[in-house]
Amino acid sequence: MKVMTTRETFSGVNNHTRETPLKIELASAEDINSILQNDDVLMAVNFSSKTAVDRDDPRLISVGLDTLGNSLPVEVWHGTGQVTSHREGRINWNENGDLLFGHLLIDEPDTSNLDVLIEQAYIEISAFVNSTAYPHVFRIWNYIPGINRIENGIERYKSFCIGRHAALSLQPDFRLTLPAASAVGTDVPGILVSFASGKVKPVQVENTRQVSAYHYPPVYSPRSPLFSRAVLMNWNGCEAQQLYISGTSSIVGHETRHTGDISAQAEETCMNIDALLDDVARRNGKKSAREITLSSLRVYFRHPEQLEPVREIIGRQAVSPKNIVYLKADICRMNLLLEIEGITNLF
Ligand code: 3EB
Repeated sequence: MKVMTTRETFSGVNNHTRETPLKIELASAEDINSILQNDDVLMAVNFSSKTAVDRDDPRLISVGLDTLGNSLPVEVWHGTGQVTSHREGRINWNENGDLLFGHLLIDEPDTSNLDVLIEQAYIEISAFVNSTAYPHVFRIWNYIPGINRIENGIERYKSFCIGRHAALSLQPDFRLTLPAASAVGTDVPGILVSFASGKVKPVQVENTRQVSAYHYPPVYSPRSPLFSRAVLMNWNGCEAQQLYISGTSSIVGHETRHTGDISAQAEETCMNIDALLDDVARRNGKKSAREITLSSLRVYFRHPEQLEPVREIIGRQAVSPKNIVYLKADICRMNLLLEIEGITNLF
């Protein structure tokens, strides 16, 4: 007898498919209160002047990055069930029976080592998710004040990588379970690590044009950056798959390309994203990258005056302008001018 997969059970026998369990929209700041009235909201990210987790409603976080070009500043993540909020240790978390969104905010004391703070935070997050019904972290965002600053003789991004590596490498086969990630720099206090986890194992996707970050040579960091280029989510009972694309930059192989040239970096970054989409499409017998639309994008870049060339090049991607947020941020290598992350639904 042929054993049916979950997908066949739902789409074949029951002959119905549910919507993707996550949908992202952008909204204006005036709408925050009314948005949070919806009990399906798992996370609302308000790009503003501070980094914080809201005291009254831990579904709402502020991230201290300025939006540019009239981008709508609130990214709203809707799930499909009623959300409840909780706290455990330093982690504020929100769940809906399918998915969990958690936030760990670190107040950085003057005298501390970033690598130790990050190691402790990642150990706390790993232990926490393993104690829940949502053990599979598929997406993580790291917001780090002064990410390029040299401290104790080393760039803070490198210290961050050392701490993350120390925590995650405690797990056997840790390279096979890495989430999609972003690591960007803010100008305001507060390190925030936000993560999404669920019951479904993410499928790790690497980029054919890039060396996997976990195999970078040590020149970029004494301990390699631990993240996947993207993760493909095969949600139970849902025909559409979702691809969560990590922060992607103008890196080919492991080297930065086009130092000092924003347009060329933006184009190279788009080629990297297209390569990921092509590869996933081919592997899954789905549409080619040309036909795939990106459902949402965050575009982080260093210099606000470079908005126009960035917007011009990103505008050629198949994504509706109303689903793009442009953000002023530091990128984790000094010679990188921008980084793009996004989500795409594959039918
Ligand atoms: C890169 O490809 C660019 O250390 O978590 C992008 C996304 C980057 C995530 C991370 C770093 C990270 O290496 C930088």
